[in-house]
Amino acid sequence: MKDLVRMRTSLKEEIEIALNAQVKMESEASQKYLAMASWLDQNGFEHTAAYMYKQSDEEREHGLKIFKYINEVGGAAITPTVGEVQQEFGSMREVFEAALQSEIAVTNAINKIVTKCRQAEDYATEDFMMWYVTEQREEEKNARRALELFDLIDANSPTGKFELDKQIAKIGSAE
Ligand code: OFO
Repeated sequence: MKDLVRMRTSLKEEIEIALNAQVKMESEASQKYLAMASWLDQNGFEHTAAYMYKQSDEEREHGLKIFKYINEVGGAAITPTVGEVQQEFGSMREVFEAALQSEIAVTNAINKIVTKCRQAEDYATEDFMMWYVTEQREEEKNARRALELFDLIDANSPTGKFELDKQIAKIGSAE
């Protein structure tokens, strides 16, 4: 049973549920990137491994930010449980394809929350979620750029993989 302070909130239950689901999704993204970082590390791609470790940390931050917001506005943030994530990949390209797929799924989920906020007239949460809309645009762009590099640099050439490792890791650093 929620105490009275938690019951007196403008946060609607359906928004609270959607936000907690998003915390879980960000957590899953963090774990997925951690597994990708490990695979890259084990296969000698030290630069992209560092890039993915950083991505993993960022996703944890994204989840935490929503987690704290839920409590701040009178809801109850739920510590997410994350299931198994993919640990094995056939190639570096496969890693980055999975990363783009994950970002697109997150963007779709964020957009759905914004739509829900509008329908529920929860403009505070909509405003809060706009940071994620912008962030996703950036992250999708970066994930797509990584895949473009596979078309520009031949991974099967003698130095291709080495070059890809260095170039992908630079994505986003010029911004
Ligand atoms: Fe959480 O920023 Fe992408 O997924």
